Amino acid sequence: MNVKLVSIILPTFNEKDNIISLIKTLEKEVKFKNEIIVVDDSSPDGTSDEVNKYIKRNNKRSIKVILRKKNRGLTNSLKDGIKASKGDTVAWMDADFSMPPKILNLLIKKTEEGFDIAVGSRFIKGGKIKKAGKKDSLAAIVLSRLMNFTIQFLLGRHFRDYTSGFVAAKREVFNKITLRGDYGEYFIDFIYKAFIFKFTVIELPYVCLPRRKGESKTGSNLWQYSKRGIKYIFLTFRLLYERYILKKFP
Ligand SMILES: Nc1nc2c(ncn2[C@@H]2O[C@H](COP(=O)(O)OP(=O)(O)OP(=O)(O)O)[C@@H](O)[C@H]2O)c(=O)[nH]1
Ligand SMILES: [Mg+2]
Repeated sequence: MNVKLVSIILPTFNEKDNIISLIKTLEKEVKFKNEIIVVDDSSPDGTSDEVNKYIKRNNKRSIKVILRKKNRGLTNSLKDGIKASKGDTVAWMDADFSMPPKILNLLIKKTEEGFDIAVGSRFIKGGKIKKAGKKDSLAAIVLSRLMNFTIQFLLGRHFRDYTSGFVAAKREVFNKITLRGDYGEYFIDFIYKAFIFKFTVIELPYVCLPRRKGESKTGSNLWQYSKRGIKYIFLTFRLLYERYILKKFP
């Protein structure tokens, strides 16, 4: 089935220096009719003002801004984006150029070919995380790999990038699955449920680049990364508990 409209959701917090060039790149690269939805958590750097100026100056009807004022957070922002979206395929990615817009095209194409969900993956052949030199902590990359390996071990190795956050999915998926979580752990929940509900899922490799400008929201030191990591592992055990002890899923 042809994709008639794809909704591209861009969650932002302090992405002023990336967002307009990312939107321009998406406008150039994405070969499908699209709407872009920027979901901004009232970034102090004025990210949403930048986007609104761009929309006004260029009379862009295909770009929307959702300016959030309460219940901050990545997962809540994505949920609002999905709610506001109109596409038959819904996609999202980070707004810092770590996820190549060219790959987004391939993900959308996979939904057109019939897959329910297509995920950009750093942990299958052809994918990797590219370091950014000194500033980027090697420990953070090792930790991310280690965590993914633990999650794979607990939830199944048929899927690799449980913390991807780079995805295109058919709208029907969201009739069954509501995102749950606070930060990046929502993706573990999303993918695990996708398999339970028997949606077809494919991973495509991509090289995750260092963010182009601005600062990381995940953390800047090992302690901050570890704190996030604990939440991810906790959610993994919660899913297993809900499935096998509470028998919550079909
Ligand atoms: N709306 C919203 N977006 C957020 C929030 N936290 C992070 N983001 C966005 O979510 C995406 C991922 O955040 P990043 O800071 O890139 O996290 P990361 O990829 O682990 O860190 P980097 O190594 O810097 O790339 C980016 O587009 C952020 O702007 C939030 O609380 N609300
Ligand atoms: Mg990032």
